[in-house]
Amino acid sequence: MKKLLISALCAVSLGHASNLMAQTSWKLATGYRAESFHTQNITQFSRDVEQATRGKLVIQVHPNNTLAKLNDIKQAVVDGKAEAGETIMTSMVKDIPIAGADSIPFVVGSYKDADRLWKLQRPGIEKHFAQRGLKLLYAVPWPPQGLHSSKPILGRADFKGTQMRTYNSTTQRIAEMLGAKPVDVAMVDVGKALAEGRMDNMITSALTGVENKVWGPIKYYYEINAWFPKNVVFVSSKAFDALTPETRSLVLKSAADAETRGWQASEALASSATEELRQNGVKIERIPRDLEQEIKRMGEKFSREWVRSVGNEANAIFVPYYIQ
Ligand code: PCA
Repeated sequence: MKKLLISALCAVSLGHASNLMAQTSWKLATGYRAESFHTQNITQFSRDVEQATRGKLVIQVHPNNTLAKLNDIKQAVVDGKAEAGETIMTSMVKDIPIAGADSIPFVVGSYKDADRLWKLQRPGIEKHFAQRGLKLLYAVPWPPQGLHSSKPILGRADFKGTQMRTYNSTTQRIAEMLGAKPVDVAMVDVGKALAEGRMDNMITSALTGVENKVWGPIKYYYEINAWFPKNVVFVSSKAFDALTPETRSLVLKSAADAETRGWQASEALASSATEELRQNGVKIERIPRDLEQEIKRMGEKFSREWVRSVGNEANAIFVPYYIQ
């Protein structure tokens, strides 16, 4: 009993001390739900930071587009509406074209490749971030992107005129190339759009299918392993530079841990989510070989267009990627 009392008192006084020392508080905006694995990883990161800095830095996570919409989060941090944020890298391609390197179809086929690509992409992202007053903290991929569909997909004609849900310029371009009609739907609205009959198919992870409980309207999932898009977490340089050097290095250490933890979680979820789709009645199938070849050729076309439009910075990533 005495022991219990002492530890309770310690907890109270520690809590009190950390409150007194809570000198800095950051708002972190994200466009994904609190339950999403990326957001859970951020929440763990924020707990780690609070613990490591003994309450000197507190990061409040604002999920679900509440502080800023997914596509506006980078600008919101640049403008000081939030000190930190998370978004999908492809949401930044208009401003930072190399942020789209991880959404080129059929370049990356495994987590190992995704990691190699990230190592080559990272210095350029850091440079562009620095020019805009941002500091990169870490990036974590979504599980590989597959094709979800309400109807079986046996050939190109099965896409014709269908409403294909898109979430960025890559998915939009692919929908166009396939002859489908692109429909932009935020990840958090997928369930609603399906229920309202606004979409017939989409290319995204099995996990996003699970998080939106797409079974029912979605009957087929094809593991085409098309790309591994990443979410990136960053902070304004102004907010970061205002920290003491010790706190800065504790933040970077927690960010590195979050990156490792996030990659492991993503890989584990890649297979468990496909299994969960199957258990809920979604048929997990392969697309016919001919169609696979055709989609891959489309991917090559997309990648040529991309390298041509981005230029040298794209070569700086892909030349070493292909010769390593
Ligand atoms: N889920 C997000 C992006 C990639 C993914 O797997 C989405 O569908 O919007």
